[in-house]
Amino acid sequence: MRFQRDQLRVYFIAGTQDIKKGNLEAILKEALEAGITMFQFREKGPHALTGEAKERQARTLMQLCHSYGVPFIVNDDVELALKIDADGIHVGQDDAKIDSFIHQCKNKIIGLSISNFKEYDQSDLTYVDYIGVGPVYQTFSKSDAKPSGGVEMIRRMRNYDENIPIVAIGGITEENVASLKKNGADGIATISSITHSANIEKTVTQYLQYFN
Ligand code: TZP
Ligand code: MG
Repeated sequence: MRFQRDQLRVYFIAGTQDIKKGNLEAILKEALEAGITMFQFREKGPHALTGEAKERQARTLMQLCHSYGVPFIVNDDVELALKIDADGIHVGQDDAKIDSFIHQCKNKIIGLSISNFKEYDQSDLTYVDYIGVGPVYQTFSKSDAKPSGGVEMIRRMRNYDENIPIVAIGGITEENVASLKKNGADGIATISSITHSANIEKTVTQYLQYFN
């Protein structure tokens, strides 16, 4: 699937470890139904699936995404992304270097996490389709999250690089999403505001409104 900037508008990220009630497949289906524009399978931490169970879960979720025409991105696990032919791969600063896998991923969407300007300066963005910038606000979904930079961080990153597609991430909710677009974000990425939502349709619809 070719990358288009507007796929970043409402980017849902989740793994089975993020689900407290119900199951990931059902929650993803609701989110897709409501109009999310991208999904990242981020299976991580002590309760995460591994091996064949992880692969089975990934295939199920990818098929679901594809039935809605939504790209399926794998976090970190390049081997899995290649094996199932995912639409893309998202890596962090401490993950595999893009250089080391790009020759096998020419047609895949490539995302990179960036928390601050030092990381931006140290990153080779040649093959990067978008950057995930954050945490914007305090997050409870990532144990090793860097300090949050607020909306100010998004604004400064946008001034620093006027062209790169930016998805804002970390602690984003319906209450604090409003100012992100005018400060330069192409969209928002969220875990808990969807996985914990009492009304996923309403949550996603609200986000979409801000990025239309
Ligand atoms: N990277 C920076 S913050 C974060 C990731 C994966 C977690 C975002 O989760 P939430 O629940 O939307 O704060
Ligand atoms: Mg990572």
